[in-house]
Amino acid sequence: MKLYSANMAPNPRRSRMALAEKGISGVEMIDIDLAGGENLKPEFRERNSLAKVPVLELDDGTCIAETAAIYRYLEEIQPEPNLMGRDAKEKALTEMWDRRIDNALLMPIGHCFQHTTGFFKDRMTPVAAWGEEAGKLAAAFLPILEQQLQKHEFVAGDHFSVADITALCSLEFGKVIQLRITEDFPAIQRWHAQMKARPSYTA
Ligand SMILES: N[C@@H](CCC(=O)N[C@@H](CS)C(=O)NCC(=O)O)C(=O)O
Repeated sequence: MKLYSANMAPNPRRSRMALAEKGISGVEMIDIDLAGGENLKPEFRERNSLAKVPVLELDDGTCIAETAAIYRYLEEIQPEPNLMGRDAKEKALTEMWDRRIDNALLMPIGHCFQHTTGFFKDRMTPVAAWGEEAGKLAAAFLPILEQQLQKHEFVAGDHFSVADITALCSLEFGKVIQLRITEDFPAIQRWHAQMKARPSYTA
């Protein structure tokens, strides 16, 4: 397998962490230069028509884009350690939190970054006012996550899951918009320290 990735970007990191948590080795890492627009070239669009990383390319040439789909594929080919829940309730709660974090934290952080800095102005029209609003939406999610982590050890409940990976990659990417895990969020700080201690943290 090959993973088309990009070092500083949060979504490819989600896939790299999932591979590390599963202990799946031997995946060839291909670094794509997003700032230079390598993902916009026809060769890359053949692998992902939406021109985004990550893309997991299987040995038969099948290309899987969308991090949630990559999580699903890895869970199916290697069920242990489990990252997506063991029964109907755990599976549903894991997906619920993963989607919430993707939509209500990671996406607004990305929009704030792109629209306030103009980082991708060669391929989109930045709207600063929307960027500022998106930054507020991302910040508004932190008290919700704090509440959840006050009640549970991990994001989706009492087991480590892909929702923890998504939350970690989102929050750490949040530095680009000055989103910080301050002392107002002690449960997130406790959880963050736990995440940093996992071997997958540096993936
Ligand atoms: N929904 C996709 C989002 C992928 C995405 O937005 N990737 C970003 C990097 S984190 C990207 O490739 N950006 C390049 C661009 O927009 O040109 C997923 O879950 O993987």
